[in-house]
Amino acid sequence: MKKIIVYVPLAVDFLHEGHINILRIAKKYGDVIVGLLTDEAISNYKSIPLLDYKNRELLVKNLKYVSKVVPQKTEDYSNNLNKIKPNFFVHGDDWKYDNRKKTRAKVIKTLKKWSGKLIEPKYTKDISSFKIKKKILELASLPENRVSRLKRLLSSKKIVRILESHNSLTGLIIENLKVYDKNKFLEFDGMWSSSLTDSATKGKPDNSSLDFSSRISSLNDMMDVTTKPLVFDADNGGQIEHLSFLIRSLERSGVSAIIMEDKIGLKKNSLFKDQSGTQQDKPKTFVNKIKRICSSRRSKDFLVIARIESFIVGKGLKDALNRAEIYSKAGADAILIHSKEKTPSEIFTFAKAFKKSRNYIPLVSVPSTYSKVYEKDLIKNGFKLVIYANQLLRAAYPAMQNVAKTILQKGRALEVDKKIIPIKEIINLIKND
Ligand code: SPV
Ligand code: MG
Repeated sequence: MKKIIVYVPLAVDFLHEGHINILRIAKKYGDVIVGLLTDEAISNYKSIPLLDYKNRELLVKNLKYVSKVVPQKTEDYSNNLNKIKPNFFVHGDDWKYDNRKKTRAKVIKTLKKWSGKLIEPKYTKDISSFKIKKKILELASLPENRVSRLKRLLSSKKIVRILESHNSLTGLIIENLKVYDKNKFLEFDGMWSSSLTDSATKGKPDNSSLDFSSRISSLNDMMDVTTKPLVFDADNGGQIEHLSFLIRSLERSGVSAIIMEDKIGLKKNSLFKDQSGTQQDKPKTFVNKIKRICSSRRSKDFLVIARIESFIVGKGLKDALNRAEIYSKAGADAILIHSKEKTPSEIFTFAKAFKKSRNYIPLVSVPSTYSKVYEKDLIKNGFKLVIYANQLLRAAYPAMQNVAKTILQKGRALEVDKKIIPIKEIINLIKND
């Protein structure tokens, strides 16, 4: 006799009684095949789950109600349904009421082709899930867990979005902000510890006058209250002899990647118009730094990103490409090709040429001067990581200055009240729980 097949799509961010309830009901109808959403499928509509696919598969495969687990690679179930042709499809009834209405209609239409039936058990409102998730997130933010998250994001998302953070409050904005747009929750994937904004916050120029211990102390403040990955701007990495200690400190803090630029001498910010006196390192010496990081990192998931400054110092495409080849062969995990042009055309030309290389590695963009570029065009051109490197500080400074100015001009504070967050809200912004 032909087996009766029941298809159950699940994400299983973490396993809870709601899943067990659905699977127990599904099992009553026949043999249960779970379509387990891949990291990539999940990252299209929410944050990637805490556990990776392999671990989630292991959990689900071993549940007594489950006969088989197959990867569900898209949010659209039709591919798997057409292949498996299940007699039943089981899904919690919550999707009738939210943005998954269309997906539901498509499932009903697809099942009709072989008279399959949709079963919708009442969704178990898991009141404790928020608390469980919070607890798990705390675990995920343990340094050893946080370090790996950037690598997973890079392999599951079309583009990873990083935003500059210069203190705990900006870290919390990046951690918590979610914008609902076109059926998706948009959010930043992590934080950028920028030498420019970190220095500016402390009233110092961006010329490495802020030493690494001070930079690490600021980032530790952010790490205390967040769980998302952090990418560290290490300028030129400093002395090669000190690099392994820097890497040890960064890994201990839970940093996921270091970006190191190929410049030497007194540092000047790359966006300065006048780059006279700026010297680029010789590729041969710079690769020694890359190799030193690779050999001193404890986790293979801690990424080293080589930043090429050829366009900044006025050298051309050929120099940039040559360096990309050499840095990639030395063990860099990605290349940041920096530019201070108003358009992305030079970095796109670079990307097109580098794509053909056998040593191709993912590309990183910092669209500060060419801010008009859309993420979709970065994706098209092969960029995997975008760093919005300074926008939060640039937003805060004029807002604070305007308020200070108005108080001076009016001789009182009433006029600024409507421009600023109410006292009640600022008191309640950070809860003590
Ligand atoms: C930073 O944010 O400090 C950077 C990027 O390194 S840039 O300012 O463009 O050099
Ligand atoms: Mg910098």
